Amino acid sequence: MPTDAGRDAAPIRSGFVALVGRPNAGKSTLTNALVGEKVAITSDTPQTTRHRLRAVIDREDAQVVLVDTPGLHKPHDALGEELNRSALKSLEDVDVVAMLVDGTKKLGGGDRWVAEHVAKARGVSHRVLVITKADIANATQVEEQLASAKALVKWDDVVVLSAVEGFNVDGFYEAVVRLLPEGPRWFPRDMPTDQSVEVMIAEFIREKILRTTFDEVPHAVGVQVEELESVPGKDLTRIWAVIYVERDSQKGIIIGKGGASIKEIGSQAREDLERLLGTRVFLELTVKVKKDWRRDASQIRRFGYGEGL
Ligand SMILES: Nc1nc2c(ncn2[C@@H]2O[C@H](COP(=O)(O)OP(=O)(O)O)[C@@H](O)[C@H]2O)c(=O)[nH]1
Ligand SMILES: [Mg+2]
Repeated sequence: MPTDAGRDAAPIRSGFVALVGRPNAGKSTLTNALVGEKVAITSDTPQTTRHRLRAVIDREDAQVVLVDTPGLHKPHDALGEELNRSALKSLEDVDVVAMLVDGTKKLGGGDRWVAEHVAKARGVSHRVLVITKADIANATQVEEQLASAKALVKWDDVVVLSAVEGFNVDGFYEAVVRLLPEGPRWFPRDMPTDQSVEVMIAEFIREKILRTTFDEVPHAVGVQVEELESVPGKDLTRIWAVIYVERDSQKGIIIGKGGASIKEIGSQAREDLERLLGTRVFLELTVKVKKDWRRDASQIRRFGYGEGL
């Protein structure tokens, strides 16, 4: 529903912009760069993003609602299928689809598959090609990438950027705004994301696990916030969260020798959470085994992965 925020003001441009692309293309990093604060978690691990989250860039002349999606990839389990379904669904009913292509990796079958979906998505008015990671891609790589990707879809605009260095992030924003219709502010002006605070907390914790552990562990992890309590008059939030894994061995890895690993995860997460909540944070993490939860659609939904509903 449109809010009252824009009433009586000069007309603005507004609309929904889906970011799609293979895992690791840089969708969530670009989302954070555009919003100007951390709303999406990022890591080198494919399938980092499990929620289709909306992030709002609110400026005087426009309001752009970004839909950051899980990467499109060949699914290996029910979780992968759910994430693909969710990403494909985000192609419906948006004003602009931006397809992100990693500037450092040769265009492959995966990119072509995504491009096919972008080309045939119904209800989409405009398509923008984004070559990412311009800071680490060399000029030849970028040129080759542009040439191959331009041939795949009829693009309305093409942007080369680096979300990490901030290079041409504004160029992307401006390109998108030019393609949007006049419209209302869809979200309140001070709401950078539609994720609940519990989901953001769980995701921030999961990000630290992705960055601390390797191999099969990251994919097997699901995090749930059990309790969240702000202590009155004390500038303190208490958070109890459970980290679910699929096997005892994974539990051992997360906990680490003498609890070293979980302690590190907790202290890294606390830093982010204190920034997010604006209070000191007491964080208690427990690790539990939930066998093969990734194969079980109802468990996946219980975590809120996929649709994020
Ligand atoms: N050097 C560089 N790295 C980037 C850039 N954008 C993303 N990355 C890195 O690429 C990895 C995947 O990024 P992420 O945003 O999680 O990709 P997603 O799966 O498409 O959401 C992370 O390690 C990011 O730090 C960029 O512009 N430059
Ligand atoms: Mg992501």
